[in-house]
Amino acid sequence: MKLGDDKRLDLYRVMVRIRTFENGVRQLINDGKVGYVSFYTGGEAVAAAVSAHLVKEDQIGSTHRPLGHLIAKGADLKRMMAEIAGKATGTNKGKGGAYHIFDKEVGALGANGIVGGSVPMAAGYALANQLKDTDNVSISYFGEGASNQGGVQETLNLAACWKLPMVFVCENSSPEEQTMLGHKIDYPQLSITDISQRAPAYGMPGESHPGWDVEEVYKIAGEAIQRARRGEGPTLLEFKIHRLNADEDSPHCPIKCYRDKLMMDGVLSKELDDKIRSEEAAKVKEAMDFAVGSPEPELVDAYSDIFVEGA
Ligand SMILES: Cc1ncc(C[n+]2csc(CCOP(=O)(O)OP(=O)(O)O)c2C)c(N)n1
Repeated sequence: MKLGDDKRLDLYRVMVRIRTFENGVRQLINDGKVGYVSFYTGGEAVAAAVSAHLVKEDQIGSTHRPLGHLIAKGADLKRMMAEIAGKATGTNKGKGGAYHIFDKEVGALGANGIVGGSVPMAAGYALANQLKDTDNVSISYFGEGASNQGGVQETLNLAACWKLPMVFVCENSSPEEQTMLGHKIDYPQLSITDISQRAPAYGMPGESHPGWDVEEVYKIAGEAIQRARRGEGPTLLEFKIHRLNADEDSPHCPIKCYRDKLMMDGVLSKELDDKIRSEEAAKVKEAMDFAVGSPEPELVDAYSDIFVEGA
């Protein structure tokens, strides 16, 4: 499969957008305008490549590191930034914050501070798509830690039994975390190296791949998403990633890898790269100004938009 230049530049631009947005959040944290956020940095190739196969009506269930997933799914940057800053103009009126942010307009449903919590929910979206007889799919993102949760394993089982139109996308950052900890882990939480080794036990296809090569992720994710759209059931994909800092100096930085590749192929020039980056920086600056200038929610709003059993 050979990707056209426009598609390649789109993938690159989405990755740059995610990193630029997260760096904007970092700045607001430094300025004391935003509290704690779990960053997605290093996973950009996965979100960008997976979402490149999705339409607005498809859904994603996200993690405690949701910003990349939402941005790639097309969530509104201004309202996202306002949500992260806890403002009334946010996608969730400032009540979700970074850990429970969603944008239902684009099917970016359910970031979740509960590790593994969004996985059964994503199966619910898939079941709804199946019952409504649409060809929409849902994506369930989760980490290798979450993969050990009971609810995640039960969901994998049911999704395979019911041939749900969904793709499980495990972003495995464990090699990086072990390095960051700087010592041998005495009590590891996984006895296997590849999460996808579990797929045959559930009766679904599974594959593991590096997650920093956006074109490879695009190819693998595309096959799984098409299979789900055809009604042939779910797939368990694992992408190995490295959680990184803001800079693009790591050899595993997906943005750096792709920029070098696109430049070598003559698709990206220094001038075009500067143009893409300054356009994305302007959008992020606009989102930051919007968030900072927006009002806080009213105290009385704490009692609206909540589910009260029996009410
Ligand atoms: C149910 C639950 N248990 C524990 C936590 C605390 N916690 C937050 S992040 C995290 C690690 C999750 O690991 P993984 O799913 O691999 O995601 P990663 O942070 O590595 O991207 C834990 C245990 C939580 N938020 N929810």
